[in-house]
Amino acid sequence: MPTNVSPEFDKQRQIYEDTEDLEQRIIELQKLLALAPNHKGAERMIADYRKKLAKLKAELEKRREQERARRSGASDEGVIRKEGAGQVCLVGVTNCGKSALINAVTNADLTVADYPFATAIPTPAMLTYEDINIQLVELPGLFEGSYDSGMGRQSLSVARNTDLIAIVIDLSQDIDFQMRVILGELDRARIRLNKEKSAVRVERTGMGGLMIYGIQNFQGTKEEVIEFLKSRRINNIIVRFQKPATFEQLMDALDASVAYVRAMIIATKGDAPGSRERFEELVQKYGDRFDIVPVSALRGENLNEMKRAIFEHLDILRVYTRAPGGKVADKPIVLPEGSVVEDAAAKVHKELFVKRFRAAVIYRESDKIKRRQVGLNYPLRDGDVLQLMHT
Ligand SMILES: Nc1nc2c(ncn2[C@@H]2O[C@H](COP(=O)(O)OP(=O)(O)O)[C@@H](O)[C@H]2O)c(=O)[nH]1
Ligand SMILES: [Mg+2]
Repeated sequence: MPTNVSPEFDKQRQIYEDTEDLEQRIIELQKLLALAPNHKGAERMIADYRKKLAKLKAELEKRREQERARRSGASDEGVIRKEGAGQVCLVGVTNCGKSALINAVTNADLTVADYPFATAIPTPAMLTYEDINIQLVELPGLFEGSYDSGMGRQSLSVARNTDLIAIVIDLSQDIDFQMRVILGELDRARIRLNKEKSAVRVERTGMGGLMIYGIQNFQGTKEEVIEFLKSRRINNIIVRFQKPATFEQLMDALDASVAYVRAMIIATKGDAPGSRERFEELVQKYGDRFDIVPVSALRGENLNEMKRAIFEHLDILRVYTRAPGGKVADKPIVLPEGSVVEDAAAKVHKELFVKRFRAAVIYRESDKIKRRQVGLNYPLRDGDVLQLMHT
């Protein structure tokens, strides 16, 4: 040790070197620097410690950044990572039959139990519908005051960001009680069902960047929308212009703390005594607000109709690309309803098929005109076969 240092400095150096915790290490190093000798011979050593301090601080900042990203990712996305062509949350009171229903239509093997709250956390399963997958998520049973519990709040945040809420009603039990609890808790979570009046629908996502659909309905350009979102520091979002929309409507849609979610009712245990009367009561009271599908998981009744209804309520369309040789893709591109050729082209290859777009041909078996040449603004329909050509 060429440098003359005080015993305090030596002692502090020992403490600093023995400290492992990053934050504490920074503190100890700062103390050490404060005790450093003030002569020419120590300059080199001090400079080295300063460098070390800067490095530790950068490390700490990076770690905090990662934690922040993780936390905000979780709150944006809820706890379930979205997969498939759409996500459906099944909500209902405990024991209403959600797990049994999911087991009946997927490969999942969820616990079906006659004791309450067998499903304690949001649980995903994959439903295959024709040629696409739809993610079903069972949320833990709702009860009066769910929203005040941490777990309830977490599962309601999944429901906020989902594509469709399927309210599961147990036809062997009182209907008014179930509907009151479910609608009450969703309302307290500021989730509005089937009330989406806005021409602009936004969905905040944890990743995926900026996705903008139906831009032809917007008064401005896509670039203006992107610029605006960036100015608000929004990096991950889906914006859908479903009807002609102004700039103000876009701002409203972004500012609203209220979530507008599509919803339907699945009325289950249709095999139980009294279920017919309760179903009629349900239709009479709620049929104008929700489409209602009756099923029995136990007997496997009406499950195909339920799948179809779920698909239809997701408001998505499937487009199949066709290669120049005529080969049609097995798996569709899935887009929100209201999408146009440009939206599909952007998903296939933006550089080639949007920027260097030459022509598109749509094949529609169900249509009078089976083959038509169209432009980028042409609206797509479920089942379209699309051939894209670039320059
Ligand atoms: N009769 C009848 N009972 C059912 C049906 N579906 C579920 N159950 C029963 O209802 C209870 C709760 O079912 P479960 O799926 O665990 O409800 P969850 O809490 O909503 O997930 C169990 O005892 C099931 O056997 C059905 O379609 N008909
Ligand atoms: Mg369950």
